[in-house]
Amino acid sequence: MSQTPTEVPDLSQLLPKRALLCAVHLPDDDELGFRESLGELTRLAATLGMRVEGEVTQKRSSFESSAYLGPGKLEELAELTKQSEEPTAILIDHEVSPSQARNVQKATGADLVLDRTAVILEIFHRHAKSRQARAQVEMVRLEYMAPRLRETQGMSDRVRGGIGGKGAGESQLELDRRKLRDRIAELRDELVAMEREHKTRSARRQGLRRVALCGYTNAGKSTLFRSLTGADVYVADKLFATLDTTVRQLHPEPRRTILCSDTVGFIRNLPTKLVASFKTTLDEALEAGLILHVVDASDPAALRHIDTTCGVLAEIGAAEVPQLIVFNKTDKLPGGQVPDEWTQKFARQVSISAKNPEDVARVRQLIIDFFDEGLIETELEVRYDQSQLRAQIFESSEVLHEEFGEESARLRIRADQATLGRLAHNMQEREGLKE
Ligand SMILES: Nc1nc2c(ncn2[C@@H]2O[C@H](COP(=O)(O)OP(=O)(O)OP(=O)(O)O)[C@@H](O)[C@H]2O)c(=O)[nH]1
Ligand SMILES: [Mg+2]
Repeated sequence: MSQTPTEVPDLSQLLPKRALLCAVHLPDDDELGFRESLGELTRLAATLGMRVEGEVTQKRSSFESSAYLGPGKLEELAELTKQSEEPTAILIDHEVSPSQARNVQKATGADLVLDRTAVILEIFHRHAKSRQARAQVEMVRLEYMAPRLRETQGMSDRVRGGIGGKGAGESQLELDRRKLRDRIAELRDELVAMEREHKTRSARRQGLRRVALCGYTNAGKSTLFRSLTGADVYVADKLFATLDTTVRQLHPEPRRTILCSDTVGFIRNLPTKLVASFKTTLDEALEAGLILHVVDASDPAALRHIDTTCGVLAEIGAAEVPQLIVFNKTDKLPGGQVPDEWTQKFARQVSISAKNPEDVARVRQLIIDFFDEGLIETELEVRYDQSQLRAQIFESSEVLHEEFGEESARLRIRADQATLGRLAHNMQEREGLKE
């Protein structure tokens, strides 16, 4: 793979271990939501190997001012920063402008200031494995970095021991910006090509019954995916452990193949550009007949997580795909019971522990039942030279009976309306070709 021509600083080399949080509490954020978001930022920091040693918060009507926090609060943050000799990063629980971040850095003397978006991007950058995920993340990172180039250069100069005093000159900066733009354009082309590949692959899977596992990060999607398919995907108590979509058959196989996919998790305030860039990966959800919406029921914020996930699914155009809400991790709940107020909200829901094989078997049955609902029985006449059609029928429907004639076979099949429609279409198309 081609190397990035532009020097985007590799934060893994620069990231201080000590972190302080700061957050403006806006009027329309309720107390609980505000605390949950800070708790999440702490977990995001831990995923990057940082430990949070303090926080400064402030109630404000907005954070559109030049320094994010007021002078008194900045002073407080500076005090906390200086309490240790250790290099310290300040993490801001909003996406802020480059100058706001710079002002916080100036006022506190912190070694690094990152906003929520930068933290999430850094995690995505570290966890991306496939060519596609890497390209998607790199593009968003570069776009995020472009207006901040001056600042980050200043920072890495300082970290390298202050070579060059004021940092690179304007022309160097211009040059770097141009290189960034070129690289972004190159990545965009690569992604378009990959999307084409993806389309071909998914066209081949048309007619197959597909279920996608979606949900908040750390809900247990990959754990459930492993148990449903026997695939060896990565499971970890980290945020955004999965960035790549993996597709496998249900295992053991039901009578008719069902494909299952594991997808990237969501989080509140996920940078919109990041969601957009993962759209191709998330097409799995879009093209699925059923979404298993996995929820960590042991998290008090579970209902909010459901809202966030539904919001992102709507953003990518998957709001209409039927969902089965899977309340997971019931083994961690007192009494193993999900509150009735939660379960009553959803027509199609189930409570499980992904670590309990009996529960997984129940989910498997629900998936099969879902696809078997509304199945129609019909007969088709398939000539012996129509081998492709024949293969498609066997892949997408349940063949109940087969009678062999002279030139063709008569198949009695059971399939859903959509599959029958597609089969009829293909039969006509082939007839048309013959004439
Ligand atoms: N106690 C308990 N832990 C679970 C259960 N399901 C998953 N976990 C744990 O929760 C953590 C996250 O699980 P994953 O399967 O990686 O979660 P994910 O939804 O794929 O997360 P991302 O890929 O980061 O979005 C891991 O430590 C799992 O072992 C469960 O039913 N009970
Ligand atoms: Mg996962």
